Amino acid sequence: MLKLILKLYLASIVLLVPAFAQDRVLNVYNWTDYIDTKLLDEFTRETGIKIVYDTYDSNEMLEAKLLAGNTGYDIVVPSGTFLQRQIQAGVFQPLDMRQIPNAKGIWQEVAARLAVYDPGNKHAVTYMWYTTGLSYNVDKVTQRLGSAPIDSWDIVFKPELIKKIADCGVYFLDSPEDLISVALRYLELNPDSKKPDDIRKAAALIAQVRPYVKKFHSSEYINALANGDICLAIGWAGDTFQARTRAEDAKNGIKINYTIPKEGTLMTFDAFAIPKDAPHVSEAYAFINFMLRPQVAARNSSITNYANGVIDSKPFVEKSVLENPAIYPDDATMARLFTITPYDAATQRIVTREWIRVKTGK
Ligand code: N2P
Repeated sequence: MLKLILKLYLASIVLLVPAFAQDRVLNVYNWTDYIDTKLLDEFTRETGIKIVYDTYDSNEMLEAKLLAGNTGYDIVVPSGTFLQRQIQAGVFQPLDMRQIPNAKGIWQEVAARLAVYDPGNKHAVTYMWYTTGLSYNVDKVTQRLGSAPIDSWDIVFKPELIKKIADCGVYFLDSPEDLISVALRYLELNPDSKKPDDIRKAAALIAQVRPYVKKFHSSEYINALANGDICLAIGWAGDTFQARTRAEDAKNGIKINYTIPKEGTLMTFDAFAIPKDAPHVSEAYAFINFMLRPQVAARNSSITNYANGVIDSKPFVEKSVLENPAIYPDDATMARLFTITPYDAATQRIVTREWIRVKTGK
């Protein structure tokens, strides 16, 4: 009898252990088009941790979930200003850096910039950083505007210019923070202004050109540019170069370019963070550590066309990506970039209201 019990006991261990091992899961919530998806399987093969991967394309969407709590997510990727507010709201757990040994390869200048939002780099690790700019179909825009360089926000904020290209399709990011800060810069106001009057002036500038904007959306412009449905977007650099790759792969002859306007633009940092109520914390650490491995970080940059936060990854990044100053800015480009701080609650209410008015055209 005792032997039988022992046998059953041993059998149950044999059966249960692999079952447990297979049960290790990780719930990741990341931006759309923001990873080399092959890495998800490679991570699973290496660690036995299965990934449930969900995507979003706006900080507002992520924030609404985080503030409601119980998202079930183990990894999220907010942008700097949102990260800061969410840290203040107590949404994230402090990181135990001993569980992220690959953090030794972090790019210190980038980490220092992220520390503006996360003092002491206690809650987050930079994933990617990038700019907001003009994404366009070279031939269609040149046909309509002539061969003058496309190098200014004039093209989207001067009604007489955007009017000329409206027929081939214009999208703007559905991201008030990006649009309002660049509009403020264009108006030669402080791009980080929290003054209600300034915010209203920026919103009015965008509202003025609203009739020429087909859609406000923060991810559909990649395919729309790549297949020729639109010819201009206010978009993010990495997404734009992904559109270029898609058009090249489709061999459809569409040439896509990206410009950081001479007036300057917003630079943003997106970072990995672990929600306080994350159900799979050690798996989350394993994932962050994997993503910081230099070769892995490099593959993500080479595929997404975004600069990552790991300096040791640079030798492995595709040359055309590394040497593109719109992705890895040189000093001259860097000098034209600005960053912003989070909106306080009162300003956020104004921004939200103005943004709805801009989008609905009312
Ligand atoms: C990826 C967008 C990442 C930049 N498609 C916005 N955080």
